[in-house]
Amino acid sequence: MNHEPTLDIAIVGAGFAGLYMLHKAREQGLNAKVFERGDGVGGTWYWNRYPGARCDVESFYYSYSFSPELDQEWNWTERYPTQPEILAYLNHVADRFDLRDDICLGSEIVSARYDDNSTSWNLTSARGDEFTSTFFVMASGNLSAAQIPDFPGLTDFTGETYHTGNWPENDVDFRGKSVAIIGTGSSGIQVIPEIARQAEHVTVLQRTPSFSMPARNTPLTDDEISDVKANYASLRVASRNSAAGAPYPPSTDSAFDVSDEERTARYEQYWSMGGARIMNAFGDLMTSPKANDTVAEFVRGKIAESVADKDRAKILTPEGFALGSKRVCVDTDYYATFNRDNVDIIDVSSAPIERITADGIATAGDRIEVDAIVFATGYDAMTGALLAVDIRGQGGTSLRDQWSDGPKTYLGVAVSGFPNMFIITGPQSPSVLGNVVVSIEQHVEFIADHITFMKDKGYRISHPDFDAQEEWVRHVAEVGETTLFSTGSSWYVGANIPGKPRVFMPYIGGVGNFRAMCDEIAAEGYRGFVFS
Ligand code: N01
Repeated sequence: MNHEPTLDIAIVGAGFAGLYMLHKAREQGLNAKVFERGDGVGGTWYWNRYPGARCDVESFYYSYSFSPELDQEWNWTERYPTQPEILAYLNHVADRFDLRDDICLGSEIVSARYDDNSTSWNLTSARGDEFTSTFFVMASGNLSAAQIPDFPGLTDFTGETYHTGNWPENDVDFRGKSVAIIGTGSSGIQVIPEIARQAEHVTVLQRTPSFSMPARNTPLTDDEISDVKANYASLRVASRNSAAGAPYPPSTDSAFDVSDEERTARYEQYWSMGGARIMNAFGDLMTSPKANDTVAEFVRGKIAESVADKDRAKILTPEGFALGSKRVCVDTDYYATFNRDNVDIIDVSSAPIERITADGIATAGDRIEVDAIVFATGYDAMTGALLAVDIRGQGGTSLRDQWSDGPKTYLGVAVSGFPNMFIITGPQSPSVLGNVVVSIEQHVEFIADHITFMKDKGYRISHPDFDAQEEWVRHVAEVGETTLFSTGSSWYVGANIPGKPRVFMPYIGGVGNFRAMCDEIAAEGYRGFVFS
């Protein structure tokens, strides 16, 4: 058993959140260590190596803002960054800020227990190493607990299986193979066109069609790069104060303030910009079901134009839920892929997958034989990675038990009864509803300032007041109900995991508003926290 010296701060996860937390903690003079289950830094960008993996937030903004020097040094090459480029960026950050010495790779933390007597956290890794720390930070990500549904016969399959969120490091060769791909969310929509270009045959098994927008990815020109670099300071401020973490001007008018022709013209204009920007075309697209219908109908028309076969187009067309209530997807050639001869699609909503067999998949209506199955079946989002660790707070209270009806936090950053524990972009913070890097930086800075405040005041212990937490959870739910985001059967509400409580987990009040609230709370001596 390896007993490390006591730490000031133990951080779980070496993705965007953990790396910045480490850097910030060191700046505050804290003795910090990051524990990372992977064999490299990068978090989600370390694991998601599937062909076509790319972020759908633009490179210029899906990056740290804390270092103006880093902004000037680093050159993004494409409008939307590929997984290898983001991973290279995060490795550069680890080197540039000399972080590696305090990152323990291949170190999966499996339990974290608060000791009421010593008021410190005891962490244990999967291989039995133990660490003690005054503060404990979960930087484990919102979309990092990959999920393969519990299909009967899963282990009978004799071919290759992959999950997009746990892709092997070496290239997978699908040439000459018949491949089934289950899932048509953001990951499926990116991987399907790539595998279809390589494999002999692809069968897509779709339960719910997604609304997907063309990325219109392009290489960045030198002029674009120098223009953004010259204006980075103001673009970063605009992102921090925006609704969704990117410096795009919001529209405030209603979809019904304009004529039908003007509305369609505006949708065309946003469609041609690419990405999920179309959701900014009017201010009421996520609050008015009727306004939402107009944009959904526009996108349905685009799907009909893109897919030649009418039956396939029908299968691929989403109906019955608001556009955006399941996360909007961004693609390159997704719909056109279904015009290829080597691609089939099976609708498994009415005839579900019944079992995996030794040589393929049996649905209620079909039986297919394949060499490989790709699961693009998503994640136990937002709570999965947190609850994968056996976290025990005051009096041995288990976080899993405490959250059995759904997560409860104060500001998504701390939990009553779990002293000196922080979560970066936890449930009930804006997190996944926008550019998560901006929200990560905000939470990291909040935590670092909070610890400095405690030090200055001579406090040893902090956790949220129970009533303040209840009030915040109520506020998050109330605001959530004012929008269409909470109305879909999505991972936002835990609907993709059988048995998971249905709670709308992120805070939809806006990234900028949330920051202002947190700043105010901090200025009032961290209102809602109890110190001793
Ligand atoms: O996961 P998902 P994802 N039988 O949960 C289907 C981010 N991300 O990995 O919708 C059959 O969205 C499921 O069907 P249904 C982004 O935030 C970003 O694709 O539940 N099918 C769905 O089609 C994203 O939202 C980027 O009916 C089953 C799919 O599997 C989030 O990660 C790229 C099934 C899962 O879709 C998650 O995306 C990738 C079953 N039993 C990811 N169970 C970019 O930035 C599940 N499915 C571009």
